[in-house]
Amino acid sequence: MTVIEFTESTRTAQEAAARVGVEVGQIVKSLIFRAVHSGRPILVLTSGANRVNEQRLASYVGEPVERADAEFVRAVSGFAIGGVAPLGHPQPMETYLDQDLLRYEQIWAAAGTPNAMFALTPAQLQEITGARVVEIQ
Ligand code: 5CA
Repeated sequence: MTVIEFTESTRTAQEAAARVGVEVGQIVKSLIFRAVHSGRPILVLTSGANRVNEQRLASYVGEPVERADAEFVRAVSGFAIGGVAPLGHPQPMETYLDQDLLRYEQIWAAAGTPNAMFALTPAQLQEITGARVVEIQ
């Protein structure tokens, strides 16, 4: 897999889609949530076109979830918001993959900085992360 570094920002899914020249739905957002009772991190890999339904996510996790703050994101992923990659974290996280990403042949994810991206297939992303494929919206 090849990492492409852009001169302009790929901090948001919209910017990433514009830089790469694909639909926003093909951009993988690597979002970190925190399970409220246990405090454990949850990684959600969602299509750039979708919003995470937190109630639905909570039903998979088995407890309420909340969006992680920037400090928590960095602590558990090693990356700053805007560049969180779906892999390469200090510890593996419980991971959910948006089923809507499976409709694309190729998808693009952040490569650890707010201006670097790499392409892969949804099957590769699922295999690398061990994610459970779910409805996320
Ligand atoms: N590089 C792009 C495309 S892969 C990227 O990382 N997109 S992202 O969607 O995965 O990361 C940006 C997301 O971080 C935003 O959608 C937003 O939900 C979240 N975010 C931005 N600011 C904050 C913040 N202060 N606290 C928690 N989450 C934030």
